[in-house]
Amino acid sequence: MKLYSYFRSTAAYRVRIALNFKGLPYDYVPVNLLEGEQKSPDYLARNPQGLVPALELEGGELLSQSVAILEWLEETHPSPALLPEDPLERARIRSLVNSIACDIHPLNNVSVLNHLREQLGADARQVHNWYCTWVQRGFDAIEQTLAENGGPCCFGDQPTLADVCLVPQVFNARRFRIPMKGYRHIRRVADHCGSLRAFARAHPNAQPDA
Ligand SMILES: N[C@@H](CCC(=O)N[C@@H](CS)C(=O)NCC(=O)O)C(=O)O
Repeated sequence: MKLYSYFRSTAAYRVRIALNFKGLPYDYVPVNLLEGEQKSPDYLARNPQGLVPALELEGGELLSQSVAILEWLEETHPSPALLPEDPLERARIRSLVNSIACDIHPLNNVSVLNHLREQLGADARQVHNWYCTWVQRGFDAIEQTLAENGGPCCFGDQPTLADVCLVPQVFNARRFRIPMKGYRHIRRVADHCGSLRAFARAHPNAQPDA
């Protein structure tokens, strides 16, 4: 398989973690978002959404959208599992996944922040406040969920898709200097999971385009 990725993309980071966790080898194809390679005719011909990640399967089929890719990986390579058997637990995990992938990440994407600057005239402080607002709203709720669960990972002892999404989002929050002091449980889980081999190998600094 080939993974179209950018080292600092949190959505691509999710997929790198899952591929590593499941022991699936892949070729890393860097797409330089700062140079706009995601909007090049070549890349758009592959992935009309113009975003990373995209996963090219061995037969040439291309999958886009990180959560769809994570679900595909889980369905086709169920062991080691990133979702438990119990439907209720699965729903709780997917709820946390969606709170990151649908409610936090899209509001802070590069193209959204550029739109605020370029079309709406926001200055650096306003853009930073925007970023903090949506991360903090999401993290406040996640913090409460993790406090109730109490394990080393988001839900118990083993990493799940929730951890796969949380660790990259925490990396991004730290990069943008979001105050993390009030998020004791999020820090605990992100630091524990981040130190696991599959997660550490997926870290942005460990990528060839870093
Ligand atoms: N919902 C998509 C989001 C993908 C996404 O926003 N990727 C960002 C990097 S994290 C990107 O490619 N941005 C380039 C751009 O906005 O032009 C997913 O989960 O795959």
